[in-house]
Amino acid sequence: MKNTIQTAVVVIPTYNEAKNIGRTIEYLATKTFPPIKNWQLKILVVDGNSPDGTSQVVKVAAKKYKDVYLLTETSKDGIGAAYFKGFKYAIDKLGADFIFEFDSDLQHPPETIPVMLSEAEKGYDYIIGSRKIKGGSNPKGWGFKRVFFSEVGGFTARFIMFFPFKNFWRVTDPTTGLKLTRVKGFVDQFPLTDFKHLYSRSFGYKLQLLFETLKLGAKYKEIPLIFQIRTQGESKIEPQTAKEILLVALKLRWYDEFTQKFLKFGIVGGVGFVINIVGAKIFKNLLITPTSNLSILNGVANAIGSEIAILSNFVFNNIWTFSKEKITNLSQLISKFFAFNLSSIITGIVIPSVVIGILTSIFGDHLFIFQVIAIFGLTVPLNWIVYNRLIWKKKSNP
Ligand SMILES: Nc1nc2c(ncn2[C@@H]2O[C@H](COP(=O)(O)OP(=O)(O)OP(=O)(O)O)[C@@H](O)[C@H]2O)c(=O)[nH]1
Ligand SMILES: [Mg+2]
Repeated sequence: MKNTIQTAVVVIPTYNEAKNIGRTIEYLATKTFPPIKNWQLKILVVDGNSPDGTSQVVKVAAKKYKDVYLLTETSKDGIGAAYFKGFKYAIDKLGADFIFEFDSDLQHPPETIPVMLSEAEKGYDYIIGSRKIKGGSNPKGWGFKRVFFSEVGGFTARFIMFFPFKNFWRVTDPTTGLKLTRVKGFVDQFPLTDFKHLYSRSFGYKLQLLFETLKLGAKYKEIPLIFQIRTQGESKIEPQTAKEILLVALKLRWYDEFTQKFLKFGIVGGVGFVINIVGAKIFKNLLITPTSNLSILNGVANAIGSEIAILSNFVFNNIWTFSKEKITNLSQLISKFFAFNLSSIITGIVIPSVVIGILTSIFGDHLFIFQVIAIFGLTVPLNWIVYNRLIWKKKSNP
C-alpha cells in the first residue's frame, strides 16, 4: 500500500469552539499537512449546532483552505455521537482510508499527526496517543481533581475492561481521545448509525471504540501524547463524566461474549457439583441394603453421581454456554462426549488428586484447603481451556 496515496480524515467534533477551531484548522492546513507528501489529508468538523458561531468560522476556513468540510448536527448530541456521524460522513463522502479522532482545542499536538501516519504506513490498524507511556504526559496545569480522575479513572476503566488479559498490560491510556484508525475492517465494522448500540453518546464512547476495535483484532501501537492545556473556550467535561466512563467499562466487560460464556460455564459447573453430591446421595439410598459393603457402595454412588453431573455439564454447556459452537451432529456428539468424559476425569480427578497428594506431603494434612486450591486453581481453568480449545472450538470465520 505504500505507493498509493491514501486518504486520512481528521475528524474534529466541536461545541462552542469558535475561539479554537479557526486557529486549529489554520495550523493543520498550513503547518502540519504541507510537509506530508504521501497522504491526502482532509479535515471534517462535526459541529453540535454551536450557538457561538463555530460553524461560521469553519465555513470561512473552508473557503480559504482546501479539503475542509463541515457537518452540522441539529443539536449538541455528545462527543461520541458527533464522532460516529463524522466517521460515516468521512467514509461515505470523503473516501477515508484512515480516520483521526482529534480535539478542536489543540490539546492534541498536531505534531503527532505525521508520527501516527508513519505508524499506519508500517501496517498498524490502530494508533493510540497515550499520556501514560514514556514521552507522554497530562498538562502541568491540571488541578488535583482532574489529575485524580484522569489517573485513577483511566486505570480503573482499564482494569475493569481488560484485567488480567494481554490488553491490560499493553493499553496504557484507555480514555485518550487521540487515535488513528483504519477504516477497512475496523471503523466500517461499527454500527455507525445505530446509536442504541452505543453505551454512551458522550465521553464513554472512547472506551467502547477501544474495546471493540481491539476485539476486531486491530494491530495497534501507542505513541506518546503530550496533552496540552486548554487555553481557549470551555471544557465540555462534566462532573458525571467519570461515573459514566466507569459504567461504560463495566457494561463492556459484563456484556462481552467472553464474560457471558465464563459466567454460564461457572453456573453449569456449580450446578454439576450439586448434582454430583445429591445424585450420589440418592443412589446410595436406593442401592443400600443391610449387607452392603459401605466402601464399595460409597464409591459406586459417587461414580454414578459424577457421571450424571458430567452428562448435565456436557448438555448444558452445549446448549447454553457454547450455544454458538453447539455440537448437533450425532457422531460428533458421541465422540465429543467421550472426550469430555475423559477430560473431566483427568482434570477433575487425576490431576487434583495427584496435586493434593503432593501438597499434603509438603505441607501436612489440610485437605479442604488443598481441595479448594485444586478445584479453583486447576480444575476450573483446565476445564475452561479444554472446553474452548478442544470440545467447543470456535468455528473459524471463513
Ligand atoms: N459536536 C460535539 N462536540 C463536542 C461535544 N462535547 C465535546 N465536544 C468536542 O469534543 C472535543 C473534546 O472536548 P473537550 O471539552 O475539549 O474535552 P477534553 O479535551 O477531554 O477536556 P478539556 O481538557 O477540558 O478540554 C472538543 O473539541 C469539544 O468541542 C458534543 O456534545 N458535540
Ligand atoms: Mg479539550
